[in-house]
Amino acid sequence: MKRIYNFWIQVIPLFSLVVASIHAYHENRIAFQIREARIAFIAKSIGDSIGLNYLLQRFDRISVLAKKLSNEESFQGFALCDMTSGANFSFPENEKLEQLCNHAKAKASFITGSDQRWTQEEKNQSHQFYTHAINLQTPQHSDSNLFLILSEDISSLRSLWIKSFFKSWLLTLSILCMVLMIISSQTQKWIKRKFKLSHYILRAILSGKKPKLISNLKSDPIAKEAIDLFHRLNTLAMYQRFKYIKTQSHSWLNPLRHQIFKHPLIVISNREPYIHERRKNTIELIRPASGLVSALEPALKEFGGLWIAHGSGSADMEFLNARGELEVPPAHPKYRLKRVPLTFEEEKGYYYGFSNEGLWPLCHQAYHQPTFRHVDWTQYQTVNEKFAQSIPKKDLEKPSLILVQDYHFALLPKLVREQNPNTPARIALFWHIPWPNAEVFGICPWKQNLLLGMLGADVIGFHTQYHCNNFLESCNRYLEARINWERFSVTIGEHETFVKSIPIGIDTPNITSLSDLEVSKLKARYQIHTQFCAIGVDRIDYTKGLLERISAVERFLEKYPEYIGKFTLLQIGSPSRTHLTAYQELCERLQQKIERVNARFGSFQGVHPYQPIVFLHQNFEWEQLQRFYQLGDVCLVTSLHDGMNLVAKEYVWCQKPERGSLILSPFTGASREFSEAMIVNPYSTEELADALAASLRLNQEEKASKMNMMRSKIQSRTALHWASELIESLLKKENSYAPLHESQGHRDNSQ
Ligand code: GDG
Repeated sequence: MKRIYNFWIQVIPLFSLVVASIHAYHENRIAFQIREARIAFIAKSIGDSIGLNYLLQRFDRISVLAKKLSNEESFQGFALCDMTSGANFSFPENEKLEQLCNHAKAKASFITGSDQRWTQEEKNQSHQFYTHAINLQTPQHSDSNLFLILSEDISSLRSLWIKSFFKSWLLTLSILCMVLMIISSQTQKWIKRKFKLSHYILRAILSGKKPKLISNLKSDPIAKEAIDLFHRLNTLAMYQRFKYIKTQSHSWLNPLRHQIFKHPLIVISNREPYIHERRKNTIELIRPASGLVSALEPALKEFGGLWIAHGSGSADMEFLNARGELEVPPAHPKYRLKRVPLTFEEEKGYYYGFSNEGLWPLCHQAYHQPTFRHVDWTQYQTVNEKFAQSIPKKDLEKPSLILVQDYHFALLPKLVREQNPNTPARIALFWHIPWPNAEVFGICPWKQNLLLGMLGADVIGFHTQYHCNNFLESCNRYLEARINWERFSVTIGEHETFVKSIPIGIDTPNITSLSDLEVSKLKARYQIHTQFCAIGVDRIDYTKGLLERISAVERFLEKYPEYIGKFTLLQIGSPSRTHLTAYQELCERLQQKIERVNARFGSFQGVHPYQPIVFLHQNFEWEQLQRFYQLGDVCLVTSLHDGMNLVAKEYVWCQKPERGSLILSPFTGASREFSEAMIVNPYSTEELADALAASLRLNQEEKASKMNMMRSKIQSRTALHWASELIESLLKKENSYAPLHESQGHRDNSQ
């Protein structure tokens, strides 16, 4: 650009000089021609009269005429040259004028005396004269050889030339400069526009979006090239992504796939992934609200296998094939589901009783006293036996990998070993809830039975190292066992069980982001018209800190009244263990508390009612939950104790980073991973209220950066990673099972 300017700065003055010279020359030429024509006209006008007066010797009249003409500044006068007599006259009398005759006589044309008109220029040092001579030949004096020579000073033409030259030079220069300025400003504008477009195109391409062909781009060849480039890059990127996914999955899944091929995969859990429930005239297929189910299914879909679970649906048994199994998922079967029916007493004692009134409160430090009934314990043993026997014998003859899930089946690993002493199968037990410290665990009347039952497994997994340590300490305290704190294993007799921390992840499907309009519509559907919305998604369980959450919202509105009418908590509460009194009471207390807060801060805002807490006490489809998560400017996870808490992960995954923020209890396994979340003690109402206010005031950049960091952690450790690690830990274990003897393992040092 600078070079172009320099070039024009040199060229323009030169060019304007040339133009000015040409223009001045022409102007001068025209002025000269005007003078020439004028003098010719004068000569012609006065010629006859002068000729006549000369013949009549009336020189006085000629003088008068000369005087009149000499009023014209440039007119010098004229001379009369009589070629015949040789007499010369000048008017006014002037030697210079007379000399014109001499000069004329020297010219051949004068001597011939022919009747002709011609012009002549004469120069002296400072002046320039124009001389015009005509032959005054008249009809009356056809033989006359009298010449009239008029002289005019044309020196002014020179200054006229200079003036005209400068005038035209300045004019040309300024016009050219102006033109240059206009052109350069237009060029700059054009370049800027071009750059703006290129910038727009480049940004679009770099951000992986196709540049829109806006109207001024349509005819632009660069834009067309850029879009072509975009398509090429896109194809390349897709290819790279494809290659990446391929190599990614190949790098860690393929070896596993090859190994699993030789090892049938069996999952055992209480909760089944699909429930067939009879409703009046129809049968409904239900996906249960369970973190465990969401975490396990990706592995089953990936590797195939058999999932054995309690057939809890009222129409479950109607959908089994000849082998007593069901191919699932029903739309695109990937694995088999075997439903184990339980009697009412079995379910009551094993599930509601021992599991959820005994072990659940025992393992969760939520200050809810566990209840241990002998009858429940009996049912627990019976059901564990039932499940142990439900494993197909042919699978136990193979080196199957049996993944036992959760506290419902603490006895199952040992039972499988005892019933199938020579099985080459390997067993893992994953404990999805926390493991308490040894003192707390010590209150369980059947603690040794539980520990020994669990130690029938080859690998026992927990979400956190802390829970692993608690488990090892419990074994150390209550069993005759060798604890290896370096290998993190417990050996009884010849059987070694490895204890491993394997934090669970979530499935990471692509989430369809809601537009702002869709968010507003969804909010409006649930009578939410406020600017800010917090979201809570939980099973209704006393470990989830729901009452504490409501107290915090109440305190928040009390302490920050500017949010009254601007803030809503949308609480999804899926019914859970509804047969248990503790859960029924919790539900009642929760509803009462919510009503109280709503009565205190609720109002009518124009046509819309305002309720600070919208409580949806029902189970939703996962697709709907994804949408709810996107309503939350902040997600509240206030568990009093939680193995991991998948809601925290699901929220981060589903919500747009710039909109989201997570308040997370330090008593969750998730808090070990998400240091970016606002880690707040749910027992402190004040802190929780302040955190809520702070989260709503976080700026977008801060939110996005924290959410993105959490997102990348989620992506690097999905449900599939978790399941694969559990499976791999089983495959890696070298020494196989050596049966435990009844006498082995007991140590009664309970305090
Ligand atoms: C145990 C441990 C550990 C909730 N409402 C609905 C629904 N949910 C789903 C959520 C989430 C799951 O339930 C809850 O998972 P959490 O991890 O929060 O809690 P628990 O159920 O207690 O799970 C826990 C987990 O096992 C896994 O190891 O993290 O610590 O206690 O996935 O989305 N799902 C559907 N409708 C609902 O209304 N479909």
